Amino acid sequence: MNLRKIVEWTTARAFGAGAVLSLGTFAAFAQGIGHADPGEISFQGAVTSVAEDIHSLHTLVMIIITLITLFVLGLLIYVMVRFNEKANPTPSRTTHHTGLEVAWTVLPVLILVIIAIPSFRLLTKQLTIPKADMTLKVTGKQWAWSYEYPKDQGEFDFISTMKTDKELKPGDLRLLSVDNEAVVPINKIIEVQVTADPTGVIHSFTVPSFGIRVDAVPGRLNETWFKAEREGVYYGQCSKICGKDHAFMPIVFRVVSEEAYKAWLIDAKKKYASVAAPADSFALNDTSADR
Ligand SMILES: [Cu+2]
Repeated sequence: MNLRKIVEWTTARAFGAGAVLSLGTFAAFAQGIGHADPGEISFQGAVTSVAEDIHSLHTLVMIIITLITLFVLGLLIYVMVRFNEKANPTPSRTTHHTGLEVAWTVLPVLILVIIAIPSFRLLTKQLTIPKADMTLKVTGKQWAWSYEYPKDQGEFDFISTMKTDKELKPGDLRLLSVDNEAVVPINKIIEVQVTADPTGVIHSFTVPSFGIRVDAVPGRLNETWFKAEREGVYYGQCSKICGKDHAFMPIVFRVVSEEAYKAWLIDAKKKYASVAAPADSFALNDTSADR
């Protein structure tokens, strides 16, 4: 445990996890980007504006919860001191106070409205897919993910499988690293179409640093999007308990510069050319003539 973690850990207990979780989304407690490290709390660092907005909303709600908790605690302490048997031997028989009752109904409504406004704004941002620079199709399988790059990117697909402990190389992450990573260019809007094998089960495609999470449902095409603003490797995991190897189907995105992406495309086209398309998955474009 390094100093930062010790400070983080102690502060978490001193001020209540809620307050620190909210502060934790800011730079002072910046978390590992792309994956979790042992001992960390709070979210993985954000590399998309959607993920940043998720963190901000979380911070707002945490601050509100903390204030309400402190307010109620204050009231309790006040009642215990001011109205205990010794301090207040003859209690008042008051049972109703119209002003107070209106206040404790209206105030919570206002608080919920304050939460609802940024919440709906964020939902709209997540669900409204901007004009995409490229589209990627992801299929949840038992138990791996397949990625299909469309015609304008060279038209190829591959299956991305978790590395076993024996296959891990230095720098790899156990239970997270895969044999074939999905590579995308930085600062481009990537539309992700997500589905699952028609004969398979429901998965959930999740990458915390991108702030995306969408169900992969057999026979249904869901959509999400991200625009990664920082190069790096970002990990995710299937987030819907889907069966036997649910815990062993990680998601890996490598975000690279435009030039590096172009170079990767040239290699990838060759590398994956011989790999047959996933037989039970429908293609992004009509590719029957080319195969
Ligand atoms: Cu799954």
